[in-house]
Amino acid sequence: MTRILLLGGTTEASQLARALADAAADADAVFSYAGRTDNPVAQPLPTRIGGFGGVDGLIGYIRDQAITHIVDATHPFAAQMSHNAAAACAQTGTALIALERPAWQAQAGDDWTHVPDLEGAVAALPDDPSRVFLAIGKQNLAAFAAKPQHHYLLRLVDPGAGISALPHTSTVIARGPFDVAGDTALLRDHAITHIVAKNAGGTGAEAKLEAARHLRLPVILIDRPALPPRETAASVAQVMAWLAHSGTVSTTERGV
Ligand code: 3Y8
Ligand code: NAP
Repeated sequence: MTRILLLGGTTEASQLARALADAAADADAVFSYAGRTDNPVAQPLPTRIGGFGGVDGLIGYIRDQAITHIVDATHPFAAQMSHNAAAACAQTGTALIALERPAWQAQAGDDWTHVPDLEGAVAALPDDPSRVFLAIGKQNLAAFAAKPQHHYLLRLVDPGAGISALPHTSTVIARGPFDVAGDTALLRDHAITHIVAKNAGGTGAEAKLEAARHLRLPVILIDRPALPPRETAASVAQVMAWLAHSGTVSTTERGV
């Protein structure tokens, strides 16, 4: 019996979950969230929430649940999960594919500064007090306490997730995907002068980049962390074909 573990938490993971739920699958699949947010979007698959307990915990889960295939559809910055999945699959001989979205590429009119990591993003900010949209969630805000002179606009998924180490902040509670009109209004209403973002790729977070282009605002874009070597797919269809090829999922729609 084929059992698929879908490591989720992204727009593409939700799209794949829908495709798996709709396929005439002779395999079953379980969707996995880390438990980072209070009320994650419901999925059309049985869902587990929380860490596995490192590589050994994931190996235990693979064995206990007789997982035969893992699809890593986590976010490009969820590097630890991706490393753990690659290690656990290597040690257990479990099939693994990563659903990866391409990094964003600058277009005409973009004013982007690429930096290798969070510290690079802090260093790229000016010294003069500015108004900075930190569109990086809540887990990595502490690094910006090194430049307390700026007013920071934080966009968080859950309330109460900001940190006091940043003396001047405004907070917006919002769960993406976001749109250009909304992000343009946000940048205008808060008189933003700089944007800091992760090079997440995909469609759910790119609205702010288009808004920045319209408003001719500079963007400091953090490069993705290194990920382990693994087979990758660039689309849901490619993952479904990979699963069909391994005989786990027939790609005919249910009921046809
Ligand atoms: C818990 C599941 C779907 C998934 C939607 C995508 C799009 C909207 C845009 C901004 C950027 C940011 C952040 C963001 C986006 C999608 C996708 C994406 C960026 C949810 C979700 C979980 C998370 C975790 C959360 C992190 C945070 C990062 C906010 C659900 C909504 C900044 C990444 O408050 C926290 O603790 C937030 C933590 C990890 C980064 C960070 O370090 O703080 N995502 N985001 C997943 C889990 O528990 O396993 O709650 O429904 C999913 C989505 N967030 O199904 O449509 O696919 O990228 N998520 C970034 O890209 O920079 C917001 O504000 O412009
Ligand atoms: P991370 O740093 O790579 O992982 C840290 C630990 O969280 C992992 O070692 C694992 O714990 C647990 N974990 C991560 N993803 C998991 C999943 N899908 N299911 C079960 N456990 C998971 O991860 P992160 O950057 O905090 O991201 C957490 C979640 O948010 C992921 O689902 C990711 O797709 C989503 N997300 C992240 C970002 C981002 O910017 N990082 C953006 C959008 C969505 P154990 O070691 O205990 O197994």
